[in-house]
Amino acid sequence: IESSIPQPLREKWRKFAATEFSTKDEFQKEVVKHVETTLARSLYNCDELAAYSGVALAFRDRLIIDWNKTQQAQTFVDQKRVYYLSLEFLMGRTLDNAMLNHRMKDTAVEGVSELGFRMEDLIEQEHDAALGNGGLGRLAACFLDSLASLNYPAWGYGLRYRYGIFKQEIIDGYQVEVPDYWLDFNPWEFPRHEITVDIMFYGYVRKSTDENGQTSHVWEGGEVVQAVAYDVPIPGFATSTTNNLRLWSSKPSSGEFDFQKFNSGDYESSVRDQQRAETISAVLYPNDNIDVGKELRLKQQYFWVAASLYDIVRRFKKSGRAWSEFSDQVSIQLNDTHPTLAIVELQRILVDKEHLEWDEAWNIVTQTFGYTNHTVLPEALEKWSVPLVQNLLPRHLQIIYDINLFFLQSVERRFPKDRELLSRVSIIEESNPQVIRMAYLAIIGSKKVNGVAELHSDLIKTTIFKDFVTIFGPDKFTNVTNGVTPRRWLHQANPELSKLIADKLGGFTFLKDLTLLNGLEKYADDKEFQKDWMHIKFRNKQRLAKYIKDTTGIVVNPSALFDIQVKRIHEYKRQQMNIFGVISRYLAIKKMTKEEKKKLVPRVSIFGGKAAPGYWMAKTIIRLVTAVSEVVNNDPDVGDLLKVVFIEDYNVSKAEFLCPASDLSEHISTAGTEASGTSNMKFVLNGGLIIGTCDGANIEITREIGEDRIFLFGHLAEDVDDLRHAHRFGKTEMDPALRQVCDEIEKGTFGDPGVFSGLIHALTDGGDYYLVSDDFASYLATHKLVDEAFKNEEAWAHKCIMAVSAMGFFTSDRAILEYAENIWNLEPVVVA
Ligand code: CGF
Ligand code: PLP
Repeated sequence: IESSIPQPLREKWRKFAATEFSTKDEFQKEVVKHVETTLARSLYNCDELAAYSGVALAFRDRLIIDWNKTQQAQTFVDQKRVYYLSLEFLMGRTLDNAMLNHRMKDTAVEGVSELGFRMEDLIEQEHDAALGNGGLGRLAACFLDSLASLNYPAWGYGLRYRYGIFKQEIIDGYQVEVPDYWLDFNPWEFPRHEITVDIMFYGYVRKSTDENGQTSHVWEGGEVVQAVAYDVPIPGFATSTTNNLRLWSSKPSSGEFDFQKFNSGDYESSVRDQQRAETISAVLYPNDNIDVGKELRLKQQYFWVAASLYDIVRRFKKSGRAWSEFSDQVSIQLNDTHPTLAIVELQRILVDKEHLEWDEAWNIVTQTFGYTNHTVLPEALEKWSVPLVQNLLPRHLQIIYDINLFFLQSVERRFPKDRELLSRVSIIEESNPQVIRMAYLAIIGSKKVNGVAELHSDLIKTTIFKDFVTIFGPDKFTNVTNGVTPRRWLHQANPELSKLIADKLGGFTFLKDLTLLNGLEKYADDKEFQKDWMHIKFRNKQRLAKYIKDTTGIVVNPSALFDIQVKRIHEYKRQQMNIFGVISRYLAIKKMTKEEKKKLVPRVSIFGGKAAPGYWMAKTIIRLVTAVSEVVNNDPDVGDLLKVVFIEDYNVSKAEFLCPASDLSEHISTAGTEASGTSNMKFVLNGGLIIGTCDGANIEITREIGEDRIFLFGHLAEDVDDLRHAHRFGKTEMDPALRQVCDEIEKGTFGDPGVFSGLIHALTDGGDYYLVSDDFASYLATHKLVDEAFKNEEAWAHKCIMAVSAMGFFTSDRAILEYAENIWNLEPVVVA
């Protein structure tokens, strides 16, 4: 390509090539230039938002210069790329991360201060990019950071929702959802109006025969919507590699209907069509771990998958390679089953458009995809109704039927006469209406299937996907334990701790090789180090205490034990057990003598998290937390001994200051239900201990940090079936402490008991599906152990330091290296 451009032209372009600022002066010049020209403001009317924008634009320029270099380098080397397809990317804010990843934060802080602003205030101006619900979306964001930091050629593909996850307000103790319009000013995206793809829906399929007598399927008619690309640069840490996250936005297909209707005066209908098209990418479905099955969601999925595949195939075709090389050049990772239609779409492109034979195409498809499963919860496994798919994507349904037919034929050949097996593994479930089991389609169409923590990966092999292990053999199924990026979740969120660690380890290299944290082990007994460590924790708690006072008016003592449970509200995560435990503590305090009270460790119980808008039980749990906080926080018998706080609108930015401020965090799901959890990793990495069940990644955290440094309790996953069975047959008595709690709620201590009857009912006639009663005694007993342990500050500090020193395994870099080596076969590309 280089040599095709005349030398003088190249020289001219090189001479004026954009350069990155590298000194404070250059940085300030960029900021002032952007404020004065891009934003049309001046010294006299530059408020914090304008100053933030100026700084963001200065950094955006740096990112873009690196982004250009990266894309060129990756194109020239012509190696395999990985494409990470995720309906959710819970990115949070970008500026702080960009400054740190470019190692320019100190310069920028000083520069901004000389321009009359405080960097903390400017960072606060940025809106969270909240295009996700929780763990799954945040995992995708951590993976993007690691992919870039490790120099892997990788693109993310997602949807550019106009509204991200709703903002949560607590009004009169109840959750109220408010739309999150985050795009009013977003300097981090680049609209690519030239990159558009027409996406078709509905219509019909007809067979056509060409002059050679070859028949093919043609999908015609229906609605056409245009996908427009918006690119978001993703900078790696301490590297020039800046990868691309491409988000698709929907709009009416150009000229098709609007002009005609407009011309004929049918304005209203023309506007309606426009709105209909724009609706596709308008809003993120606010459900975590629940399948809702709405047509618009299916439209979102196909729209995003079809646009992404068009883009990927177009890029591949430019290389001029043969189709047989496709899977050497392209790996596509499916983040959950949401993008499973990509399997069908690629088969359709290869067979219908590129006219490959079915088997040749299917061979390419099954070498290209990998599927990550994130849950075994039955209510979360996606199933699409056949009539819905038939109507929206008629050709895709035919292809799904064919995939199923060939698959079942192969199963039949290997397991003749096993009718039961055939019906169990069929992609089509014979319900009324019939439904498509997306996870089965994802397994059949992928090369590898992985779970996200060891226990979870074992569980999928022995329960929901057992038959597929028999059919495909165990090697198709693997585990990649989740991880978190230490750049955002330690260095950015907890700068003081990061610096303290760097001082001991001789610099910040541990941020790229987190196993180096084990160098802290030798300081775990060092009294000075312990003191510094606990001081940092204390300051982080003070900061949180101030936030709590400012936002809720509740005054909490930063010396108390801060016990935090923040995550989506879900019965399986058992926030109800936590609040029942708090009530039990409250009742105990009410009965204590003065002497007993003196011995008690003061506690602040902090909750946060969103409930899906239609998830009534989760909303009731929030209401119980707020009701308990109203009573407990105002009870003079209790004073500082117990405070209960609900933090409104939990999101990534809030997680960034909550994780560093916990002494204890709660990861207490019913064993076998939390696939992995990632906030457990973040809390431990920030020097807090955890109370948890033997579930998800808690098990591996225990293995790494040692049993003495985690407070485990409760039944094991293998007990769950028997316990549930016993409940169903009324063979269990409610735990007596829990009975007391329920009685207190029913007495009206926390307001109208009718409001909470659903929660109580779930424990009694509802069969206690989440086994709160079974685990309650050991939960309370373990909290007592926590109290005792917390009294000895040195021993506590020792535990925390030892735990952090053993957290190296949980970097998302390790997870990405495993994906790259075991699933994608991907090599890094170093950008000069
Ligand atoms: O994915 C989750 C989370 N709720 O988003 N799943 N889904 N679907 C799991 O429940 C978590 O356990 C897991 O950590 C996360 C990322 O894999
Ligand atoms: N929501 C947000 C905003 C997060 O930052 C995280 C992880 O840090 C999660 C949800 C996932 O939390 P958990 O693993 O506890 O479900």
